Amino acid sequence: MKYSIEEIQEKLRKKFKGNRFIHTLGVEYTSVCLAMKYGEDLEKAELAGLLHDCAKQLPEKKMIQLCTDHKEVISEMEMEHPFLLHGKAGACLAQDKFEINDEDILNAIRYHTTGRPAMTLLEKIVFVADYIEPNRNKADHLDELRRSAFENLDETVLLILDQTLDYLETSGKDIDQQTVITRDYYRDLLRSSNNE
Ligand code: DGI
Ligand code: FE
Ligand code: FE
Repeated sequence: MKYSIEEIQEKLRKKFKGNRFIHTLGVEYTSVCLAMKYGEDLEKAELAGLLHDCAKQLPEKKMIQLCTDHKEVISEMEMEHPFLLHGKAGACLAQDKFEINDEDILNAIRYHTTGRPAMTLLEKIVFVADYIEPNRNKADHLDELRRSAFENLDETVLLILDQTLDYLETSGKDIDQQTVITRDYYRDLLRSSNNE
């Protein structure tokens, strides 16, 4: 590995404004806790959590440029709302700047905002850790989500997606179909597993 965890932390600490670094550390250690619970590789979880928002501070143009250079597919919705690209741009930056080549880590970074159907354990860990890390305090039902994350990870993924879609609808924001596709996948998955 090109940089140690401490070196990456130091680089991100210098780059991030406001609460972003504190949130990043929160996602880092929450990902490690979930990895302990579910048997994921601890170092992979730590790196993915630490780097998940590494492109968040980039100008929108730069995010689009990075994704184009790396041949990441950019949807129309992402073109219109480039903040939705910070996961894909983060995966590009993790490769270029931090020399992370583990595809599972890169995917956990790439898909952390909308999720995607059939996420790997690592992808689900980062997706959930991003929402429940201790420095987040704005979302509803956080106590319940923090408990359920350590009881049923798939169900927690679904609860988070339902809550995110509710929030986007009530606040009149555009919805990325990818978020809906992910929610529908986890709703169907849990329905079929409950009927067994
Ligand atoms: O980067 P973070 O703030 O830590 O977290 P994130 O990458 O999950 O991004 C959260 C934001 O993304 C939150 O304000 C909701 C928004 N988001 C998630 N899905 C969609 C979305 N925004 C739009 N417009 N459409 C979506 O489908
Ligand atoms: Fe993010
Ligand atoms: Fe985040």
